[in-house]
Amino acid sequence: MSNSQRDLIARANASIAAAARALSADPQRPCIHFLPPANWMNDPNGMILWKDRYHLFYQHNPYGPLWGNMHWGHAVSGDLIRWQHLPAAIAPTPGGPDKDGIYSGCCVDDGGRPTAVYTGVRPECQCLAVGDEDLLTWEKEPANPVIAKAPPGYDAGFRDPWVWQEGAQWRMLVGSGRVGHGGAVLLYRSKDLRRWEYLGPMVEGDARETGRMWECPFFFPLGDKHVLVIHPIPMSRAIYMVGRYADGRFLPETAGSVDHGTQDFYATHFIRDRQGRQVMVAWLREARSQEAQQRAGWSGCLSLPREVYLKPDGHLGQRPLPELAALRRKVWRAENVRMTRERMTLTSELGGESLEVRVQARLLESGTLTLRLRRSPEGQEETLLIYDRWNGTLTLDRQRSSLDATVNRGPKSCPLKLGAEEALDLTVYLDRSVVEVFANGGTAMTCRIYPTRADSTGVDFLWTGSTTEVERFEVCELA
Ligand code: DQQ
Repeated sequence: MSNSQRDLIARANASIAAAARALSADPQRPCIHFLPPANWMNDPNGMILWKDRYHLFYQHNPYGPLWGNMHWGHAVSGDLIRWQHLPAAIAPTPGGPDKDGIYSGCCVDDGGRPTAVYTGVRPECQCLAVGDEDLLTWEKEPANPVIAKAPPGYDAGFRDPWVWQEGAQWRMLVGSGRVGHGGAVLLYRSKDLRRWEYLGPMVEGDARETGRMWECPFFFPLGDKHVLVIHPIPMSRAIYMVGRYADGRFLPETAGSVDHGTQDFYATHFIRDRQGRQVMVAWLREARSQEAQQRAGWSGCLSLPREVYLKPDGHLGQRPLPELAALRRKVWRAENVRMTRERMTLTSELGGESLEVRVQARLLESGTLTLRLRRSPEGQEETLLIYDRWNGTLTLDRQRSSLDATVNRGPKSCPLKLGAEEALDLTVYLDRSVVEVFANGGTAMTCRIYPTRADSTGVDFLWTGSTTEVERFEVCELA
C-alpha cells in the first residue's frame, strides 16, 4: 500500500473509532444485524470466501452518518452471521480516477491474488485493486481505470461491476442505461481483468417499466437456470429475473420483486457459501430523516443472510439461513391452540427488542390474523403484520410503529395466496429498528420501524374469524 493510501486509511479508522464510542446505548441501533462501528453504510460489496473466512466490504463514509466520502469498509465472519470489524480497506486516491469515491463492486480470486473490481468516480469508470493475503491492505492497479467510460449511448450511468469466470476468461457486467430508452446491463470479457472487450448489452429494459438506469447488477447460475438481479432507478427496489443464459445472451422467463419492503431493501449482494448455497444480503436503509440520522451518528445496516433458491413455479424463493438459530436464547411457545371465538388474542409471555417470532396456522377462508409487534401495553405504539386470508394479502402496517411522526410510517404489502390445504408459515425477525418478515418459504418483506417507548416490547396474536387452528406460535429472544 502506498504511504498516502496508508495515511488516508489511518485517518478514516481514527474517525470511526471516535464516532463509535457514543453509540452503544442507542435503542434504535440493531444488535443482531451487521453495521459499521459508527457512521454511514450502504451497499454490501466484494463478498468473498477467502482462507475459509467470509469477507464483507461495504459502502462506507468513515467521516459521518450521511452518504459521502465513499470508502470500502471491511468485516470478516466464519458464518455470515457474526461479524468482526476490520480497518477500512480502500480509500479514494486524491487526483486518481477514484478521487471522488470507491463505489460498489466485487472481489475475485485471480489465481491466488484477491482482486477488487469497483467503480471509481467521477466520471464513473471501472478500477482494480489487489489485496494482500489477508485482504487488509490494497494496492490500486497502476493502469486504472481498466474501463474508462461507457460505450456510446449508455449515458445514464456506468457502475457496479460484477465479475465472474467463464472457462478461461473473465466476464463483467456493469449497470447502465440509455437516456430515453431504459436500464441495461453491459457485458464485457477479458483474459487478465485488465484489458476488457465490450460484447454488448446483455439485457435492456423499457424505461416506462423498469426505469432509466440499473444499479448493482448480479448474475449467477441457480439450478439449471440463471438469475439476474438489478436495482432500477427511480423504482429503488431489487428485481430478479430468472431465465436461460447462452452465448452472452440472457432470456428472462420469470421476474419479480426480491423483497416487498421495496426501497428499505436495496443493493443486494450474493455469495456462494462453503456449502454451495447462494446467499443474499442487502442494504437496509433508514426510513427516517437525515437530521435524525445525523443525530443518531449512524445510518444503514445489512440484512440477515438469506439463501435463495428456485421455486417450482420458476420464481426466486428465499429463506433465512438456518444457522441464525445460533442467536436464539429464551423461548416461549404455544402449540395446537384452537381459536374458537370471533375475536381472540394470544399473548406471548416473552417480549423484547430483538426477537424471532414464528407462526404456523391453518386458517379458514375468511379471517384475519394480526401479529402485533413491538407493542406498548396499551397499544400506543405497535407494528401490525396482518394476513388477510380472504384477499390473500400480507401487510405491514406501520401507522403506530412510532410516536415520532417524522419517520416513514407508510404500509408495505404483498400478495400471499395460500393453497386450500396450505398453512400460513411466518417467521419475523425484530431487531430494534429492523423488521424482516419471511412467509411460506419464498416471500420476504423488510422494513424499518422506530419505536420510541422503552415498553414497546410486547408481542401478541389476534385472530378475527371463525374457528381456526394455530399449530405453533413461538417467540425467541435473540442475542
Ligand atoms: N450505491 C453506490 C453505487 C451504487 C449505489 C454508491 C446503489 O455504486 O450504484 O454508494 O445504492
